[in-house]
Order: sequence, then structure tokens, then C-alpha cells
Amino acid sequence: MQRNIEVCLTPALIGLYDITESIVVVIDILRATSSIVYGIENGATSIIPVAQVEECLSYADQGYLLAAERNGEVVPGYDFGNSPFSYTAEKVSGKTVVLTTTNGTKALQLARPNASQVVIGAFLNLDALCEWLKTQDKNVLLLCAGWKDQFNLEDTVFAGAVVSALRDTFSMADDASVAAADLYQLAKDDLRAFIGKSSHSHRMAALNIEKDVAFCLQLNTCQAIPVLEGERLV
Ligand code: 3SL
Repeated sequence: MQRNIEVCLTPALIGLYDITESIVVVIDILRATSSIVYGIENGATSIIPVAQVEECLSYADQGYLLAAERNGEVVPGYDFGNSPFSYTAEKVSGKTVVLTTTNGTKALQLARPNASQVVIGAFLNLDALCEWLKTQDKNVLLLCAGWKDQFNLEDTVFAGAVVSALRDTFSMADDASVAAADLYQLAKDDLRAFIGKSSHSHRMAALNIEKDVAFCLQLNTCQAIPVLEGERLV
């Protein structure tokens, strides 16, 4: 079967795609999906993505770590937010984390009801993810979490990296995948400089967390491919 690869540039467009036979790769490079990949790589038992801050609290009596971020900052009263440096083995190994973020966990919740399967992508697991996708007999939709339903550079550049790696195996089924692949060609020789132009990089700089941006742009430091099983990423 010829498999298709498509790119959904923002969560606002997800309703336009039939994903019932597709693997949906959720992408929020800065920082949700990078932190999720790193947390699972570091032995977190599972990560439960929830859309609303208040939903975290319903897990409060289960001994889980509660992580909440809004607009780049840790929500006061929670164990931590969305920085990859909070997802080290020391902090998350053997633990379950309940996580809500501004865009990433919302995109996950949108994909969950209809997708054949939902997995997590980041530069940290790029090669492992692409090799795995090649072995699956499914179409692929790359879902960019964006920023508050708007397009963003970093998620689209990553989508383009995946499309570029899979173009010999999959058909590019929409113009968004062509555009993403071309954007990646522009960005790939200096990802840091290119993504440094993004609005979220500027937001991170204003919050003095540029080290998180550098961390999230590392290539292939992880093998983990978090998969959604029920409500849990494992
Ligand atoms: O929007 C999200 O899901 C977050 O990744 C945003 S932030 O990087 O934590 O600001």
C-alpha cells in the first residue's frame, strides 16, 4: 500500500483531516513534546497529558507528580512545568507525571479520539521516530501544536525534517508537507539560528530560559517514542 504523509500546521485545522487510519505524530518542539520524549527516555512510568490545569488536581491523591505550564511559566502550586530539565532520571524515573501545557497537551487531546495511534515527536528522537514510522503500515499526519492555534516555525521545521526523512517511503499528500520540507532545507544547517527567529524563542528569552531552546534542538539524543495508550503516554 502506498502510504501518505501530511502536515497539519495548527490544531485549528485538525478537523479537516481524516485520521482514523493514520498515526498522528504530535509535535511541540518548545517544549512539551521534547520534555515528554526526555521524560519517557529517562524512565518515567507514564505521562498523562490533560488539557486543563484543574484536571491535574483530580490526580492529586494518587502520588503522581503534577506538572502545569501556561504561557511558558510554571503554574504556581504545581511540582514543575514544562522544562526538559524537570524531566531528568533523578526527577521522573519510576514516576507518573500528570502534565498540562498551553498547546502541546491540547493538541494531544484533539488527536486522541479519532487517530489510529498517537505518538510523540521531537528533534531529540527524530531518527528513532522516522525509522519506526517506516515500519508501520499506516498513513502519517504530523500535527504541529503551534501557539494558541497559530502556525509556528519550530514545529513546522520539525515536521519538514520528518517529511524529508520519509519522502522516499511516503507520498507527500498536501502542500503543507511540501512547504514544511522546504522550510527544513532552509533551517537545517543552523537550526538554532533559524528557530531563534521564532516568536516562542523570543518568549523563552524574555523568561531567561534560552537553555531550554538549545536543549530541545539537540538531534537524536533519545530513542524513546512515547505512544498514547488510553490516557497515558508510555
Ligand atoms: O505550549 C506548550 O505546550 C508549551 O510547550 C509551551 S512552553 O514551551 O512551555 O512555553
